[in-house]
Amino acid sequence: MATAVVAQYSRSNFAGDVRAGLLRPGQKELPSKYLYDEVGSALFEVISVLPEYGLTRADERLLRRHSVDIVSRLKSHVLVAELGSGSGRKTRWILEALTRRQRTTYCPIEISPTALARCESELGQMECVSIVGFERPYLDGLLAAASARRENERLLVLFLGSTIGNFDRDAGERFLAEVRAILYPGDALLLGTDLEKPLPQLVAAYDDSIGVTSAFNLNLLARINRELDADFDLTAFRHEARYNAGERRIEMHLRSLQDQSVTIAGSGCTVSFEKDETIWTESSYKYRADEIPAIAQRVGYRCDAQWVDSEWPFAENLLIAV
Ligand code: AVJ
Repeated sequence: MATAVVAQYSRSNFAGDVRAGLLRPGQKELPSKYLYDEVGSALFEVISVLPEYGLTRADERLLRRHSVDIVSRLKSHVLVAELGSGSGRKTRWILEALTRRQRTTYCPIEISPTALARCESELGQMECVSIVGFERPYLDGLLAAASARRENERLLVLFLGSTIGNFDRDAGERFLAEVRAILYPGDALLLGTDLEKPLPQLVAAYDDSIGVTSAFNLNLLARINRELDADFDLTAFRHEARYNAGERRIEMHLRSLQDQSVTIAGSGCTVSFEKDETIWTESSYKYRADEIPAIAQRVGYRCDAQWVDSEWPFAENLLIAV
């Protein structure tokens, strides 16, 4: 079916964010969204098929097994919007279940044009599905998708893959509240959340044996070299994955192996690193299945149903706006 991409959105300030994150006093950090350039997105696709990283397979298994049950809980005609289109593979199950009863408009919302294009080529051939992509930040795109819906049409928002895990807990809850503010009562949010699991399994998922996650992390420095004319020596930093038990999150860091300084021409700065100092590049929060209904309730939803994978602790949560 026909596809369309709506509106180009202005780039975020990569140079400014890099400068601010590396010059801040104390722990240096870089926003994890910058991990996903074309190389980083391709590396994440590889991560998602690694034996150590069960998250994506668990998510897809749950959607494959339960999509009919999931969509049968939504009675009206449904417009589907997805925050972060990903590769589109998992979404196919939901769209297939829906097209058994209705023609379906699917609005992937994604700031990466390459990811959006990939999703459109993966799903664009489906019968009875029209794709309207929004190259925008999540909430802008969701607002645009919501305003495109017809009367008596409910919105089904997909937020899969435990992307919520990249937000700090407070910010994640605030984000769910902001999504809720765009919804009407009866609209739905399908939220995928990775769950706590034994420490060795958790750490291996973010420090795989063939080094793909290490490459994914180091690519952030390579990207800064490429796009901001910097001189990071990638052999002088090492990938590290730690579990912060107090915060219940995996942290990815890049550890400086020596005292060194790096010039980032595009950000107009030189940054010095002490040996063993780290740059914190990503957090991946883990949840307990029973805390999701409580969070949902605090921000204006009721948890209608929850499906938990038996092989890899991961939950699909169907939240209905009240
Ligand atoms: C795409 C955010 C769900 O946190 O597990 C995978 C990203 N980082 N390996 C995650 C990621 C390192 C992933 N999410």
